[in-house]
Amino acid sequence: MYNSVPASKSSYGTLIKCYANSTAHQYAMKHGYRFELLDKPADLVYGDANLDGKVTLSDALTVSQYIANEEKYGLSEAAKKNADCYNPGDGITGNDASAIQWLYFGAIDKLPYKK
Ligand SMILES: [Ca+2]
Ligand SMILES: [Ca+2]
Repeated sequence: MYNSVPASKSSYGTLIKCYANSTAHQYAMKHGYRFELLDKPADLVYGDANLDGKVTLSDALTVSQYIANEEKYGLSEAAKKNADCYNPGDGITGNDASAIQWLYFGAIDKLPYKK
């Protein structure tokens, strides 16, 4: 019966948002919390630092801001992967912001740019 569910585990209780089969997902099922499955992490789109699906100058700005003030302009893990589009794996630097601009202005025709 619905009414017999304790208040703490009712439909108004904690809602855990998690990825399928993640630790949080298993925790929610084990302890009876409500949970909502998130979509899979966004696919890697080199240069798309703000995760809007397009590579534009906004992304170069997003990367520049992140470099200037990582605490204020933090990026999600997916965004960081996208942002590291110049020599992927070497971290996010001014070169990554530049590579986005190069692509936008047509100096290069695709990302990632490897040197
Ligand atoms: Ca973008
Ligand atoms: Ca890089």
